[in-house]
Amino acid sequence: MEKTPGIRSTVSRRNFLSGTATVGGGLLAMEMASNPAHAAAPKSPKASAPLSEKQIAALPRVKQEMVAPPFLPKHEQVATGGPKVVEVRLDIEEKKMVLDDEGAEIWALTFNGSVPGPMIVVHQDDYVELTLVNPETSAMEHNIDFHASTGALGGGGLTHVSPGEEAVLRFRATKPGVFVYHCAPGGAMIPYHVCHGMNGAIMVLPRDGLKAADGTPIRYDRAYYIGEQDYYLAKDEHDEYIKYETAGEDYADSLKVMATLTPSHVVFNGAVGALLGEGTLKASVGESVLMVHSQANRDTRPHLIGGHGDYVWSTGSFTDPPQTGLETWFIAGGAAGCAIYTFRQPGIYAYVNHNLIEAVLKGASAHFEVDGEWNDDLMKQVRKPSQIKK
Ligand SMILES: [Cu+2]
Repeated sequence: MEKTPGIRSTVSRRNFLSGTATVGGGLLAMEMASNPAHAAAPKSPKASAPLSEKQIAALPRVKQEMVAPPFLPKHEQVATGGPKVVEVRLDIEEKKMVLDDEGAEIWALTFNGSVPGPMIVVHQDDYVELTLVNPETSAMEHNIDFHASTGALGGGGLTHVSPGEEAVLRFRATKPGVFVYHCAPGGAMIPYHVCHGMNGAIMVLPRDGLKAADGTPIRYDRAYYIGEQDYYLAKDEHDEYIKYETAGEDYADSLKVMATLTPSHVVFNGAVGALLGEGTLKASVGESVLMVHSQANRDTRPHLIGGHGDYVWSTGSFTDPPQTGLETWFIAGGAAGCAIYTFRQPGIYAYVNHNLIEAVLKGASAHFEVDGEWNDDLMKQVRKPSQIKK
């Protein structure tokens, strides 16, 4: 039996990621712009000024409807009106997930039942008001550290929730960019929870939208969130992955494998093949696609085979201008980054972590399926493979 997971082109494991993905409503973009509730919002104080509790209480409040990755919640690319309070709810779920065709299993620790957790999208100077819920059925205590936030432990010290508890954290999204969030309960539990799937990302857009270095506005037609996850599954004396009955039972075994720094799996969106087959990402020639990529624990290097990063925010900071025309971009462990590409040719594109061992042998591969007209000017098969001419 082959022990190493490979690329699967026909299977989908979306059901292992989230049973209730509201994917249809996930795509983009400008819907809220026409919402009269926003148009009628009172003129807000200057965006960057600190606000009193009374002023914050007077701000418009919006509830973000979370959607499972690879989709993003509905959002405006350019903000209407001043800062808002964006209400976000994350329900912790400890659940068994199957990771590959070999039947490797993990008791994943998740935000909202998916690995990665759902992407949050706000604008600079908005307030994120998070309700973190740990149901009574959980085995463990959890919390959340937002790299986008400012304050001790990214809110981690203020959000420890035992089973049966919930907490509410508010932070102001002062830095524009894409950022990781993750569970960080303390000590060895920090890598254990992060390497069991407990991480996600938030995008904080500039209020006036994304821009190139010369100030030209950059807009996208579609957006996808690719969350890369390294897992460290232990094997028994027969070289088989060990199966466990409950969440947390693998703690000691996991720590031993994590200490080797050698993941058993490196995957996109929770499992080998999650973004292949039925999970393939869709686009059309001429569309600009935003690809947000996070890795909460380990360095990675996304590459779109056959395409490029037209605009790349490798560090994730929208304060800095994007790099342009990249072949591969680096995303540091503990960070998110993003790229925009306008597809110019139809076909199947592989989107990989271009450590190709991790892509092909460990699982870090996705597919884009792009429809449209082929452009012979850009590429043409001049002669099919055939016998060498004498
Ligand atoms: Cu946790």
